[in-house]
Amino acid sequence: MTTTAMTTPTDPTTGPAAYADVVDLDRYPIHDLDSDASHGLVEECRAQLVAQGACALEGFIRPGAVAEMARLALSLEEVAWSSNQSHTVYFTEPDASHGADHPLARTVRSAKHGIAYDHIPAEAPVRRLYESDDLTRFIAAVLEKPVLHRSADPLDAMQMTLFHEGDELGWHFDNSEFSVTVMYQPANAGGDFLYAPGLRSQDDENYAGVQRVLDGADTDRLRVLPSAPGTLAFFRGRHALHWVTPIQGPTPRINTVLTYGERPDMRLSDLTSQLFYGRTSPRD
Ligand SMILES: O=C(O)CCC(=O)C(=O)O
Ligand SMILES: [Fe+2]
Repeated sequence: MTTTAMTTPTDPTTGPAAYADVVDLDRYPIHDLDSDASHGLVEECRAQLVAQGACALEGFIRPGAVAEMARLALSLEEVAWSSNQSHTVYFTEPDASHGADHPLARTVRSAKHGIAYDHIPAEAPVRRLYESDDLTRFIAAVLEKPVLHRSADPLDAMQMTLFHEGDELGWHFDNSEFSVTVMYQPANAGGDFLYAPGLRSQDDENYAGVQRVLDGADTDRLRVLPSAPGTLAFFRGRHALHWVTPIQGPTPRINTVLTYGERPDMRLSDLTSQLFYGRTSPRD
């Protein structure tokens, strides 16, 4: 009688065997967080986050995995949910009581095509990585959280987004403290992730500063997040105003947002789920 190995690449509890083909572990040893190399990496990321409000790890995802994810996103295009909405930078209803130029009154536009988690096959490279506890622990270490959990949302935990010509994400602050993104394919032109780090704080909305950025009058404080294919980026979006500029040309921008929380039961509200995925529960 022969036995077969019980460890499969889709087992979420397995170690590096589940994602060694996905991450460049020589450069980014997330499988061995106690090593000196890993400590150095975590320190470097923390320093970049403090200095720039973001940390971009170029070449984190191996080229083969990047290409497979881009191919997968294009093949799932028909199940993507297209959203196109206008909103304030705070995702609130516009309120002109402080004047038409006030950030609370102004609206921007966001248009994108989202492929929900339940459409992404279990064996997809970056899904295998997302479901590994090693990546979750690495993200927690960089963000100095004692523990982080993957989102419990069946649609939003990990999604893929396509941005076609003319699509953009208008200036906004995120509701979540931080986000983690993976770039598969930048656009030919446009689709830049521009941000103004630390523009507001917990104690100060800095409406005047937000208004200057919206007016295009504060270009000196803007930064561009590196977006080479395969880059994994950390971003503190609650206090940094950011904008994915309109895509120009026929090549879609394709990326993923990996979602984490400090609580194990994090889910989208029904309203947000309906907006971004056109439904509130997983498909049958
Ligand atoms: O697509 C990106 O690079 C960033 C996405 C973003 O800002 C968001 O989902 O809130
Ligand atoms: Fe955002």
